[in-house]
Amino acid sequence: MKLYFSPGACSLSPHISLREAGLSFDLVQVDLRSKEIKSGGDFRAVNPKGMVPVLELDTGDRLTEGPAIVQYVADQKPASGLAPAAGTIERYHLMEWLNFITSELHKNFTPLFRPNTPEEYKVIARDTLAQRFAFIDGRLAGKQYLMGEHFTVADAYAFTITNWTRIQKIDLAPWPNIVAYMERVRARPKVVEAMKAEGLIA
Ligand SMILES: N[C@@H](CCC(=O)N[C@@H](CS)C(=O)NCC(=O)O)C(=O)O
Repeated sequence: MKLYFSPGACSLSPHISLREAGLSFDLVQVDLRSKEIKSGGDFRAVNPKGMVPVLELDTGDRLTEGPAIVQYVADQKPASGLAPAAGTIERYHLMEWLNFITSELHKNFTPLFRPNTPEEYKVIARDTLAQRFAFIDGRLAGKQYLMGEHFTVADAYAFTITNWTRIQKIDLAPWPNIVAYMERVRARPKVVEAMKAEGLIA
């Protein structure tokens, strides 16, 4: 398999998931501004959306959309516990988290990274993010991970997006359960491996 990624982008979520699942894969770096593949080639030919992540399977089939990709990854190694079994109510709760992270966290961060977003809108986006973090903080009370005691692909995704608070200088101190959770996830050996491989940490 090949994972098309950009350092520190949302593709870190499937990257962590692939390592947590113990699957073998190659990393293909993409320049999101120029839409060039670092080793050569037009990324839009791989994904006409021009966005990472893309997971290219050994069959040549390509999967896009982070929440779909991480469920595919988890399902390749059911024993990893990265996702509850398909069809169970727990699996729907996992999808509930993935959808929340993608639509309520990820996409509220996006305008903060755009140079043409009006400053007044950035204030609104930050306020919305604060409300979402307050919700997550409440749900993490007394829990190790979003789904309970076990790390799942929802944690890989939540960690990846919440880590952007560092770039955006959003202080997580008002949400101590999230602060502890981020340290817990950051300390996982496969998370460290993924972050090193992307050049995010030494
Ligand atoms: N809906 C997509 C969104 C992916 C996405 O936002 N990717 C960003 C990086 S975090 C990207 O590639 N942006 C480049 C662009 O929008 O041109 C998903 O969930 O996978």
